Amino acid sequence: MARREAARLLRRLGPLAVESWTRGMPHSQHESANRIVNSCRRFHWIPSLQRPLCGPTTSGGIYEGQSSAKKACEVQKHTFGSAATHIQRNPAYSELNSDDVSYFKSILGENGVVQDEDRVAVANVDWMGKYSGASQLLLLPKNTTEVSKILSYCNTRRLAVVPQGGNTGLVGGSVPVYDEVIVGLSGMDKIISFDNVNGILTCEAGCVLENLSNFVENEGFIMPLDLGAKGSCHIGGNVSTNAGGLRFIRYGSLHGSVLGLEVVLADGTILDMLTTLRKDNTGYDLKHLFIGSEGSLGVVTKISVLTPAKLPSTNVAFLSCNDYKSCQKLLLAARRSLGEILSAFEFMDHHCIDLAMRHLEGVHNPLPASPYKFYVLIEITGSDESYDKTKLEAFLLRSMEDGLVADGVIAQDISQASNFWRIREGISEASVKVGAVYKYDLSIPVEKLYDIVEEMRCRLGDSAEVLGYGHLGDGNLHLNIVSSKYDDNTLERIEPFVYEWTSAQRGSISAEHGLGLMKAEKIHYSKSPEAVQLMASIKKLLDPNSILNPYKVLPQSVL
Ligand code: FAD
Ligand code: 2HG
Ligand code: ZN
Repeated sequence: MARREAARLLRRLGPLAVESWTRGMPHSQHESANRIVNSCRRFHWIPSLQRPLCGPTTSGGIYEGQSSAKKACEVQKHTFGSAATHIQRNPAYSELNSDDVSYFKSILGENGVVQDEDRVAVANVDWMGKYSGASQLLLLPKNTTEVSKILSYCNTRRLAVVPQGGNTGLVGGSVPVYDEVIVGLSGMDKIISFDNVNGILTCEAGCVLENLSNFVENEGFIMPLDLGAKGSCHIGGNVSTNAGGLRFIRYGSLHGSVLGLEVVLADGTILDMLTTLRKDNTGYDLKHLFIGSEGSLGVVTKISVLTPAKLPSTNVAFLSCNDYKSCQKLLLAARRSLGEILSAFEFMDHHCIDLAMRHLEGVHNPLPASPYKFYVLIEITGSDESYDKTKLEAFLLRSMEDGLVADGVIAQDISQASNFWRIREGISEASVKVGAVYKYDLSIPVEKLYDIVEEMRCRLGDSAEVLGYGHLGDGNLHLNIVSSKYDDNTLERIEPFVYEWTSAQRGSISAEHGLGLMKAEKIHYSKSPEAVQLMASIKKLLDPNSILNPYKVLPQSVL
């Protein structure tokens, strides 16, 4: 594309001053725009406490919260998160009795033992309204000693337990399957210390991610992870799922950022691994076992995490591409040209944008209505405002000239930047509003990543809408298939095909959300039998009575 044509395309975008794109914004204007963008926060609201949004009902085959453990035992689970999962309640677990409740009250006090039906009902259902259990008891410990006493007692009594953070998980891991006791970490939300020389935060597991972000930002640092659920999810939940999110491309996995953990094991043992050292090669690094173990090996109670310095300049661009190949080439070009300042590279197909426009209030497509097929959100964060912006503008202009980008806009103020991010972060919320969502979170080599979306569209025809989006920079596709209600025929056309296809690419069937209940029986698509056996041995060693988060993560057959 000729330079003049590229400049013309850019000029017709309202919010983008062509001067700022082609010649650089005048210094004062530049400064103020960047200041606005830097003070801009991503849209934080998620409807996590309004569950269930429009989840399925019993008539759709989902097992809804039961009034008693007995009733729960009689019902076989049928979840649409994966091929119909028929799990029997494990009879080795005891049923809760009044002595148990009295004991819990003696250690936690009345306020720490919740039996109120409405409150327990909320904790029994996941964010999507898709998975629900029949627990009668929610425990709210205030410190590690209380967690230890709860687990020690449950282990002796063979009471099954589900650890719960912000309950924003997307694989059914955070809610009971039957009558497991829910141990909620929301009462453990203290910041313990912040080392503002090294940027090391130590806090309790129940701290909400967004609160931590606000806290460290005031100190001149940022959290190494950010996700759409930040307003509700806990850092303990993030660690337990090894959440990826929107900053992964820049700051990597929590396996790198988490420096130390305190964990309570199933028998109540408190495992102190709460180091704040950057380097420590004394023996096996046990904390890694708990990062991503989804509450199946222990309850995370404290965390120390390395926080990167907050940089002064952030810019966000929202672009359209005509085809997937262009998105791929754009990613490679962004890595080469933007290198160290690239902080997000997210992609969405036009089905996602259409859905977001239909279901999210107050958002608008910053690009004119058009036949564009793909959209990319690029964020850069750096230390030199004018250098960074010039670099971004030059990169975008070149990408337009090379035909990789069809159209684009750079946020000039807080509301534009928020709007761009709101579109991307709001796709999950918009998809749940349709009714039924079959959710897949796949790691696939970038060249092949969109093929599964197209294949799925062919398989499903008009029966469901297929959305492809995700963290392209990390090779992570979110494949969401939405329709008005769940049904077995649709599910049979999706699974096991989606897992077989991913396995054939040597991809992962869980890039960042975990296995939970949804994919516990599917682990073999991504892990060898030997690896699964070793995981089962570790589980048996740490939790011999299997009280922690039963039916999740590992197949029943290996335990
Ligand atoms: P929960 O949902 O409560 O629990 C998740 C799992 O961790 C469960 O198995 C639970 O038993 C276990 N657990 C929780 N706390 C503890 C603890 N203290 N000790 C031991 N086990 C524990 N995920 C991503 O990876 N990237 C994203 O970009 C992303 N975006 C999201 C956007 C939206 C709108 C939503 C709703 C979800 C998103 N998620 C994302 C999924 C989810 O937010 C993450 O998995 C998050 O890390 C879960 O944290 P939580 O506190 O809500 O944990
Ligand atoms: C995201 O990246 C989350 O927005 C959620 O991981 C993805 O809802 C999903 O499928
Ligand atoms: Zn994601």
